[in-house]
Amino acid sequence: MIEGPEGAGKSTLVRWLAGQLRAEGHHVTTVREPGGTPIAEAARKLALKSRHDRAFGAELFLFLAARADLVERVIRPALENGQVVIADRFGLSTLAYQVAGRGLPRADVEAALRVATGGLSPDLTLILDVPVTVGRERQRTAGKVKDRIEREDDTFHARVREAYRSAFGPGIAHIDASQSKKAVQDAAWREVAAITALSMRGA
Ligand code: Z5A
Repeated sequence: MIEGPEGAGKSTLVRWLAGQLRAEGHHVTTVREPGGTPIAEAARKLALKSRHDRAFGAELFLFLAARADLVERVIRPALENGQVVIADRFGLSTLAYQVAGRGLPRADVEAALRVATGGLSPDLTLILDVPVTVGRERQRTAGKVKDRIEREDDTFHARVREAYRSAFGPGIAHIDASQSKKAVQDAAWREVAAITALSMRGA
């Protein structure tokens, strides 16, 4: 999984990693959260584009509804087919945005997350770290229209960044994404190569 704050370079890295792995003969499925199935795309629209105000709990369950459908209809079948799955965001996004950002209770969100994923967890999570201002400037330069969450203020995004920076555990690696794309790709490839030696399924 590729994680990190807005504008960190996740989508760019997912495309590059998929190309590299395919060139090595792997079958690769890429997904972007929230989205990837009709239900998940509908939930994405509601979560990110709808003008209607919503409770933070409602926002949480829109992201989780999207994830549950994506896991069952796309990710699990791909893994069962022996494919490598690379996701642009997954469960850590929910902990960073809905727990650290919105202030929802962590234990409750973790329990709901387990329902959404059926307990599926990534072999490798690469967290791309950039200062909030750098990520925002990259999005601005790329001409991205801000979604509901991107319109939150800098203190919200600082909490999100800190949540990512303090995430540790098996299979989690941090990459300084304020470096050049090439340096980020090299760092990511070192992590992927290390895990490939064990098992590429579910990365
Ligand atoms: N969200 C949530 O709250 N809870 C959840 O559970 C989930 C999501 C799953 C999804 O937004 C929103 O949903 C997100 C969190 C929330 N909102 N926020 N914030 P999204 O999918 O539309 O977008 P994003 O992931 O936030 O942002 P992004 O702009 O797509 O960022 P990115 O994928 O990390 O960056 P990028 O598109 O690869 O690169 C952005 C630009 O920077 C582009 O022009 C690149 O060429 C450039 N770039 C990339 N790498 C570099 C380097 N290394 N140097 C210089 N320039 C670079």
